[in-house]
Amino acid sequence: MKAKLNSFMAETGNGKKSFREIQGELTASGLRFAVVTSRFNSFITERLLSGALDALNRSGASADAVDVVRVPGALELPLTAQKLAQTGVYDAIVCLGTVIRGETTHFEHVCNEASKGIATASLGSGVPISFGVLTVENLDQAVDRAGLKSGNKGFEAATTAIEMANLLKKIQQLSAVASRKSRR
Ligand code: INI
Repeated sequence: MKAKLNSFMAETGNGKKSFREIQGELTASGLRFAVVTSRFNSFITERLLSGALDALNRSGASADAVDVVRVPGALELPLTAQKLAQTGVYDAIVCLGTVIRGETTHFEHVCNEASKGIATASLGSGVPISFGVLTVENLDQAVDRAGLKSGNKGFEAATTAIEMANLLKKIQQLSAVASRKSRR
């Protein structure tokens, strides 16, 4: 299938020109997702999960195309996401968790390891893995970001996963076209 690419006009030093634009759509139909959810601070994290499932559902993902995978805490997210990515089953993975500074003396450690590990798993596997982990000072901030004043970080992370899954499919199509051309 050929990548359908849009173009857009932008001002250059040399007048308006048309540029090719490559971005992922927000449609999830036909795509498979895993949502890795930690149990720690489950009061908050379950709200992130509801937000993520809402985003996937609204974007057209069918229930049987989404697997919810449970892990104990944020530190277990990277390895689990990496193993899931390596199965080749999923177009994108969403990681959800909640780390609250007040509750841990190793707050920085948990946050850093989770974020670094998830980025490494994504880069290593080539599968988009979005970071839906709240790293907050207190419970109020967590509640705000889990569906109250500041939206729902789980919804945002799922939306990012959908967009990135579609974007990477387009980039793969571009590289398939490029390698066909180079064989001619
Ligand atoms: N895990 C979290 O997801 N959030 C936290 O706030 C947290 N605190 O407070 O320590 C936390 N710790 C557990 C950690 O993620 C691991 O599950 C545990 O260390 C076992 O490996």
